[in-house]
Amino acid sequence: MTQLLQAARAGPIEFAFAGDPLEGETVSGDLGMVRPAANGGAVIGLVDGIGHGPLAAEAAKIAVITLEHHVNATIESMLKYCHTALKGTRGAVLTVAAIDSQSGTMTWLGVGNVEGRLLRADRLRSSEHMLLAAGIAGCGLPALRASRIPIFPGDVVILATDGIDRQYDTTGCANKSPAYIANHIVNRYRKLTDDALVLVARCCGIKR
Ligand SMILES: [Mn+2]
Repeated sequence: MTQLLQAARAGPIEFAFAGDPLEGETVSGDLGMVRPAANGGAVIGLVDGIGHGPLAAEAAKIAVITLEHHVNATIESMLKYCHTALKGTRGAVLTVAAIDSQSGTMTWLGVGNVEGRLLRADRLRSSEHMLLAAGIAGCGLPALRASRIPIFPGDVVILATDGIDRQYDTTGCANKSPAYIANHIVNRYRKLTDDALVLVARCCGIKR
């Protein structure tokens, strides 16, 4: 059964997590983090430890703790710190996004296949998908270059592990709560072959 794991506010964003472990596992290898940043913005991250079960969960936990320790670093640095911290573990794929409410921009980058999407609150602006670099933190890290895009009040960032069908449809979701959107995606698009986790963050406090 799908669980809404958390819904809260951090800095300029409202967010929610939903998901659950693969059936038969007591822990999920998918973990996420949200932290306010020193510049008044926020950092969000979603991690999928390779495989599933306790060893995947252990790798994911190390990545999350590392991200939380380095929220004020650049995205590229955060991913490099994770790569170093994950050596000797199974490794993990992860995606990180930093929302800067002062400049009205978001910087994001993923290593591996944790998908990132931006749903625009204003339908005249099209949704965007994040570029993902192939690799596994802890095993092999590619050259890293985060992309920076403008964000507007009400825009919604969605991060989803590969336990969610990539074709997930968010029609009608742009103005719903993060908790609603996260539940919608997990309930309809969860695969039964892996852990699944979705993080939805709405950019509320963006200066424009
Ligand atoms: Mn997975």
